[in-house]
Amino acid sequence: MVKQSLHQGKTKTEDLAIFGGRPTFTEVLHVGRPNIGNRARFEERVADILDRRWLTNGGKYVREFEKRIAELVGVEHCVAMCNATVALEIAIRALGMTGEVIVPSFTFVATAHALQWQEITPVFCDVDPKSHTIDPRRVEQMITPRTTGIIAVHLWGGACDIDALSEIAARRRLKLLFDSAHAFGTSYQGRMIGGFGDAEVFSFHATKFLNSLEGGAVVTNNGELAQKIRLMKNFGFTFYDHTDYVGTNGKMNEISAAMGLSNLESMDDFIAVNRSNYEQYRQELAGLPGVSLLPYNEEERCNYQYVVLEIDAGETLVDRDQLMEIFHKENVLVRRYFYPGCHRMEPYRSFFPHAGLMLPETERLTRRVLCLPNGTAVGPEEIALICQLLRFTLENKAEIREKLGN
Ligand code: T4K
Repeated sequence: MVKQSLHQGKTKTEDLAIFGGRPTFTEVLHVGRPNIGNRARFEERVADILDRRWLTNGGKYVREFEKRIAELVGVEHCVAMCNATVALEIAIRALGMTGEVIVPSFTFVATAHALQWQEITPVFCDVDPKSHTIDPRRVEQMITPRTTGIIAVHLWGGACDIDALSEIAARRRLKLLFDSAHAFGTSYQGRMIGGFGDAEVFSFHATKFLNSLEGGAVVTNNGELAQKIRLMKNFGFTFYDHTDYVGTNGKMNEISAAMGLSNLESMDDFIAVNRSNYEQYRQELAGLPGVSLLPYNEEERCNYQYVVLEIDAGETLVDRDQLMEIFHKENVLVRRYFYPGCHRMEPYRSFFPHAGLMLPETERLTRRVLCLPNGTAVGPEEIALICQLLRFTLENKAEIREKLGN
């Protein structure tokens, strides 16, 4: 938990740090502070790695991590990697995707870059306004003779409409890959995310629900595909001095796997903290006009990692970017993920200058979404202050807007 002095009780707008008041927090609160499990277990494993002098290249901890992930998710194969971006790149190549691949623009730019990096064109598709995930009805409209696949993203850990996407992929003979970077530990219709489509990719980056410092994995039930991916992430070596196809270096190292394993042992604790934080946000932000909290489907397993607000500036008067500025000055580094949308980032903006016309929901969400801190680094006291700050701002919205000069 963050240890810091807190300056509470803003009673007039001049008390806001943006107008010269003292910031609510003396130390910065981040979205994406890592969840850290049992340190003693991690340190024991690190000592063993150093003693055994086996640091990478298919070591025992990577193998154990892969086994544990596969069991937990209920898939036959897990190939651990150095990060999810490289895991996506390798999965895309191993699946034989070429030409054009349909992806949401409302995602972290790594999803699109993993395609463009190998000269495959990402074709941006709009998302469903409720779930923020790719809209299957729009997918069909984006298919051309060059389309070879779909990469759908389980954004914020909420599952895409997997049934509809699987049906389209099967009927149109397209590969279906899920970017499940946010969705480790979550389920869809009672089945764990990880076993759908041709393959799924998890991220174990420091900011993710479960981290291995940096890390990622491809999971699949397709043994042939898994074997190909396993070789590709190790330069394509089939024996000591023999390759059958091009490969790269996507290996996870032993220290990362040790961190991943130690965090897996604390996974239930992380979920409990995330859930309780999320519930507190839900209660304390309830009824704030113009502010809605993205719900989790609680009939499924959720990791509750992301606290995602949508700000309707028509009601709040102070818009999302102004709110972000106010929070930053109070030392709460809220994030406007995934602004401005991949289609507005280079090189895509130059390639497709009019892509936004096809992406009205994406354009809307990139102006509205604000992510708040969650995870084991924040606790009830901080959350109460964050919620008070938002409430205070909106209670004084007209005056604040005036002062901000809009
Ligand atoms: N697909 C999707 C849908 C993704 O969201 C991502 C990654 C990927 C694919 C690719 O996965 P990887 O290749 O990374 O495995 C962060 C993460 O770097 C990125 O992994 C993540 N998505 C994305 C959503 O968030 P930034 O640019 O926001 O990172 P940064 O450095 O601003 O960190 C966020 C906050 O976390 C900071 O305010 C500080 C805090 N932080 C960060 C680190 C690394 C810490 O407190 N400790 C730390 O060690 O991208």
